[in-house]
Amino acid sequence: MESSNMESYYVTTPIYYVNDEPHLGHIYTTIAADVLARYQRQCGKDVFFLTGVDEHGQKVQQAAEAREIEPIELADQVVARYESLWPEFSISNDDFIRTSSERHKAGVQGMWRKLENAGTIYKDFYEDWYCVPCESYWTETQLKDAGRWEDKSCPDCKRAVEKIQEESYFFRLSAFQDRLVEHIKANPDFIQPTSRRNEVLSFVEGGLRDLSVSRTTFSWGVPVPGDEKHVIYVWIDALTNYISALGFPDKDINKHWPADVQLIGKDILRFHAVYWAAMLMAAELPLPKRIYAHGWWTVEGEKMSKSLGNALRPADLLKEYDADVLRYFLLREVPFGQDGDFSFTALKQRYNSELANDVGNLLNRSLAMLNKYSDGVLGEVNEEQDMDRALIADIEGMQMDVAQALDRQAFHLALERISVVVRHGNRYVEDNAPWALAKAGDDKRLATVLYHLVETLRLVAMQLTPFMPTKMSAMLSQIHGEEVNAEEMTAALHGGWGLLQAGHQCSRPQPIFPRMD
Ligand code: ME8
Repeated sequence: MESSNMESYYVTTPIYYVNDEPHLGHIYTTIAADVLARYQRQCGKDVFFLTGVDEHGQKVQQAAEAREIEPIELADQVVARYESLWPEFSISNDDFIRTSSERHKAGVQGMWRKLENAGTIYKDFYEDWYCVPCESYWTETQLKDAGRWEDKSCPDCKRAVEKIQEESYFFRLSAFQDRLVEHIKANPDFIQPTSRRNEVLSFVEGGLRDLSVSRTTFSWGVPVPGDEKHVIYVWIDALTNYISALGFPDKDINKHWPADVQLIGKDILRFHAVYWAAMLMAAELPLPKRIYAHGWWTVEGEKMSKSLGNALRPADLLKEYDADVLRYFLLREVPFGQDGDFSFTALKQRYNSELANDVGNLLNRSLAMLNKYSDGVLGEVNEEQDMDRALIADIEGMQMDVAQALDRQAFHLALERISVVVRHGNRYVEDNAPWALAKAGDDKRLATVLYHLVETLRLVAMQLTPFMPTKMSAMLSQIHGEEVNAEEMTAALHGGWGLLQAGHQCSRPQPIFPRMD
């Protein structure tokens, strides 16, 4: 299809720091973005899905020093991890941005010049506190207000802050206070979920200080154009990735920008909803349509941390669990905006009840009966009854409800709605008792019932494809009776009831969700 005529959809994840290996939190945001990207592709949109890594800054420089290697070597090692991990989780990103790349540096310097030309950059002296793990600045008053003055620790991450006294460029963030408030109020969807929007609103209404946007005490970053001893503040650098990847400032970015949704964790909302938004205003670029700050995962009730050594590593999880099952569980278990706890017991329970017992069972019994009673061949539909019409109506309702849920990043509601149809399908089996129809020789009704079951399974699998692309390719291959790639099946061509015709041959059932002990 000619992509220029297609509606575009741009989704981003944060770019992850290379001072640490990927963990559960990183795959979570990336899987969520992948589901949106896959769903929108299925709907026929021209999708651009961006993820990447944040390589610059003091934190990465320090991590490299501790390992006695250059920052770029550390970055290369961690990038290799991400690049091998993402395909294992079926992450279908269209691009991967590294902040050490030339295209990104050009983007950051282009952004700097825009800010400068807009009169929003000035030089002064910075004297306050800095948190290296968060790469964020704090005033004495802010530390005092947060009860962090005594031990000089960061109000966000509670780790030690350090005093900085240096010449610095500043960004006139304070000048954007009114416009930000106005924008947030006029666009209720701009920051989601709503509770987070309200937090940002009161933060901005509380007053904004200008932001120190350059550092002179280390060198691992993008130099300020024309004043190379200054390195551009890592957040100005990092935030610009969302447009440097599109070719800013040299290329026209309008095809994809503004982003439809930028997914982030709640930890970095202020940087996005305030700094990034103000930078875009200063550069006279449109703001993203939505910034969605999801919640925080703990593991078996504990905060994941390096010191506790309990950070869940995706590569380890894959030794025990299927990637698609993890994708399903992470998005099903916890409403996207809320914090959640990862527990293996919950994972197994959900898997066994919703995937093995509900989806797997419906697939196995339906295809087994079709093979037993008609050699896997679909018959004609005869005289649809109310029960049949109710099933079709439920499926059409599911398609609308899933669209609406995903439009507001309510992944768990989308999956819950699909489950409703699966359970309906299993009830339909019981209510129609195909074995009894076969026994009674009612071939017409039997064919009708089996047809409805197979079409239900097909449309459920289509709907689950963005969540579990590999499993659903396997499921759809059994239904279609030949190897199919679910990714290539669009809603327009394959999403309507009645695609399969009488005479269609299905395969024998192969379990795709065996029970877990
Ligand atoms: O902050 N639960 O990178 P980062 C849920 N480089 N999500 C989690 C999580 C958890 N326990 N831990 C991490 C940075 N995440 C910056 C971003 S963007 C221009 C620059 C996810 O490696 C979540 O998306 O610390 C969070 O926002 C992100 O990882 C932080 O990744």
